[in-house]
Amino acid sequence: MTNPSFEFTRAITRRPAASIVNGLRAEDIGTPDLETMLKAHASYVAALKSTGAEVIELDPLEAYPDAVFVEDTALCLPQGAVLMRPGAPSRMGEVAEMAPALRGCYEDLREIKGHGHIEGGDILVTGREILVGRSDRTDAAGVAELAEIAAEWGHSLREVFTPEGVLHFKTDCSLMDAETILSTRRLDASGCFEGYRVLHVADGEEAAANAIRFNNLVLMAAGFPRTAEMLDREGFEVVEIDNRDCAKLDGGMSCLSLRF
Ligand code: CIR
Repeated sequence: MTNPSFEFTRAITRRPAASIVNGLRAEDIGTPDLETMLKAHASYVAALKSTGAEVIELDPLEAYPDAVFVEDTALCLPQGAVLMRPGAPSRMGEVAEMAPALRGCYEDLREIKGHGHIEGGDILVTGREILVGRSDRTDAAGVAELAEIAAEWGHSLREVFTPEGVLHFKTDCSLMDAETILSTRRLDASGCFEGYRVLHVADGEEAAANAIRFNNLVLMAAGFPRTAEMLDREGFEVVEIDNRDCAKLDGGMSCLSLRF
């Protein structure tokens, strides 16, 4: 049996544009370098493709510095896709730029069109349920609108909370398999993963929590050896990707693709 929460045939990515230097960041820890980011992005795409998946690679968008972080523009489910309504005003226009690609892949394409906001980075689909973390980017109205669409498609949705000071819910967690979630201790402490098997990233390696299980692989940011070893011991096939440039913009493995 396949599990659509981590077994995928397709992904959508978008190459970073030169305007990436103007991407949003909570704290300035340096400017990302386009050349090294393009190299890291290419190895990310190659890892996705190595699992046999088709990757739709969209062109850079100079007008939207954060457009490489495609995950925030939509939620992809087996029944259909939902265009998000980003809480970051500068990212709102990215959604219309993503719509044509999704229209080519889905018969049922919905959109969050009320006054609420929601970004894909706050949504974890586990197979049992959809967890949505309220954050500075995702509010109650956005969650409620998504919950209605999810219910129509037979999914239960649970509203949870992203820890203070953390950009997105999935900045701090990722799905490893049908039962297992990789999480920081601070997020797990909120109790939101009760009933799941939770693996904690090593202390001091919190930035390793934004990983993705994609078919047989776990893609994680390079430079977190204790978490990588732990995942390897647990039987996961780990591929490490240079995330140094994306990290300057609070981005990680999940943000760089839509997977379905
Ligand atoms: C932003 O602040 O929106 C971007 N610089 C980073 C977005 C990361 N996306 C994600 O975690 N899904």
